[in-house]
Amino acid sequence: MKRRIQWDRRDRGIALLLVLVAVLALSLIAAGLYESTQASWEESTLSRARYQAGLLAESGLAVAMHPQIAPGDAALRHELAPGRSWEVRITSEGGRLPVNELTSERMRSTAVELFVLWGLDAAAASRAADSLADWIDEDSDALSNGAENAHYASLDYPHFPPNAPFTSLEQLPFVTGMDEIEKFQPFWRDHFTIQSDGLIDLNAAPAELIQALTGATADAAAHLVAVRNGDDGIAGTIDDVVFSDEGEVQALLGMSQAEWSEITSLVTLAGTVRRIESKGKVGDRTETRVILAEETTQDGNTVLRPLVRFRE
Ligand SMILES: [Ca+2]
Ligand SMILES: [Ca+2]
Repeated sequence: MKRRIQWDRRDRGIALLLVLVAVLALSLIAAGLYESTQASWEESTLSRARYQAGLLAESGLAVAMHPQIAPGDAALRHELAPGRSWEVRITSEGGRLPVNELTSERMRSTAVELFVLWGLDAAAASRAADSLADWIDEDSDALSNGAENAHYASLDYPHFPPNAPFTSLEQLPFVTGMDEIEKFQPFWRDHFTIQSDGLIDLNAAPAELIQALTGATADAAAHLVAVRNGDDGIAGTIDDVVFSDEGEVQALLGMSQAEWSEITSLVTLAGTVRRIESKGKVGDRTETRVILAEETTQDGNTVLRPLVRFRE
């Protein structure tokens, strides 16, 4: 009898243990389920925000593609609802170094000066600029610091260089000397273009490119950019000064007539390719869409023709 009671207690003890184990297992499963649904809920909230931010960015692009919309136009900043907005910046693609024009000696020396301003030594700067030019020029004779097929073939790249213009900035890293540029200017993609009209737009170029091209002092180039940016000091806003008189730019840069005539065929004050960058925002999620569009005239009207579009 006594033994029977002991068995009962033991059974009860085991049953209690089983219940505890079952409860623990269920709580673990519940916690796991909660965690996984929470993660996918957060994930779908995130992707929804991203999708909506993308739509807002597209709306901004649609507004900016109207040819009558000028940089800084009020329509380029729009808050649809609190925390939901788009903001578009229109600049000239001519503010970037046209890398397919480096076959011109002056454009090449501009590149060298620019690379030196980025911190490369003169030899490395010249190697990069000459090799970029050799990559696109039609001949197979290397410039003094350049690289043609003989060089690339010795590195087991017998098909380089193509001796044709770049069709993508992503081809540039294959060029000899670009590793040095990458080291000193990891954002070089923001400074080069293959889509502009080939001229440097002095209404859009940053101070260092103006300095590299014109030989003006750093102060003079910075002053020109400050005048251009207007009172708010920000490029691409409504108070920007857009120069239309080359003489005014020449005077601000402190250049003689002889110095100006050396660069006049390389510059413009009205680049024909617009860079339209639209940022859509939902909360702290931002999506960016970019269109490069060429301004042309059809029946007396300005028309924007998209050249390329991408996400950033
Ligand atoms: Ca070549
Ligand atoms: Ca060559």
